[in-house]
Amino acid sequence: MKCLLTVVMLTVCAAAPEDLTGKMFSFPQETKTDHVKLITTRDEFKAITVCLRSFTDLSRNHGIFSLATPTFANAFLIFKKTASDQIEVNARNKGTSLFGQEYKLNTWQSVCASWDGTTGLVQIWVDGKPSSRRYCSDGTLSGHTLITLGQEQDSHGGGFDPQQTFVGMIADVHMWDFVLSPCEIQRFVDDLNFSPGNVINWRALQYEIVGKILLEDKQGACSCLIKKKVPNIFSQSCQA
Ligand SMILES: [Ca+2]
Repeated sequence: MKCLLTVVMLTVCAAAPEDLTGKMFSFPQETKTDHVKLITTRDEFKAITVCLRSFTDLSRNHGIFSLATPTFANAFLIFKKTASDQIEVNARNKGTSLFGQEYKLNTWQSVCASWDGTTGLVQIWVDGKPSSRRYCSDGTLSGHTLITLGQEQDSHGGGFDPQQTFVGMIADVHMWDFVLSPCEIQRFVDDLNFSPGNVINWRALQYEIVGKILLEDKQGACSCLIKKKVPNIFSQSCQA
C-alpha cells in the first residue's frame, strides 16, 4: 500500500505544471529512447498551431514536434527533411512538404506550424517568414493525445527511430487549438506579450523527461554581465 501511494504521489508530482520561462530542454545525444512528454488532457482537435524555438546542428532529417493519437501516429507532426529548405507538416497521417525556408543551424530560431481541419490547409513560419498555405488533410483528431519532443512517434507513444532523433535545444513550446493569425505568430517570434498556448503552455508546462534530457537555463549569445563590463567589444552581439 505504501509503495502504491508513493507511485501515485510521484505521478502527481511529475504532472504538476511548471513555469519554464527562461529555461530550455537540452537533448544532448542520439538515442532511440530519450524524449520529453508534454502532457495535456485535451483529446479532440479541429485545428492546431504549435510554436517553439529550437537550436540544432543536425543536417539530417529529424522530428521537431510529434503529436500522436490512437488512430494517427502522425496526427500532427513538424518534421525537418534532409534538404536544407524542406520542412514537412503532417496532419492525420498525411505529410505535406513546404519549401524555401531558411532553417538555420547553430542559432535559435522560431518555428511555428498550423493545421486547419476545416480547410485541410497547413502552413509554417520560420522566424516569422510564412510558407505557402498547402493542402494536407481535412477532418478532426480525437482520442488520447500523446506529445513528444526529441523523438518522432511512428506508433502511439513509441516507434522511435534514432536516425530521426532531435539533438540540440528546444524552448518556449506552445500549442493552441486554433490557427493563429500572422500578427499573433509575429508576436511569438518577437516574444512580445503573446497569449500563451491554451493546450500546451511553456509558462505552466506539464511534462515528463524520459532519459538523459536536461532542463537548463536558456543560453543566449552571451551574458549581460560581460556586456556591462566590456561594452565596446560585446555590445553588438549581446542579447539583453
Ligand atoms: Ca519515423
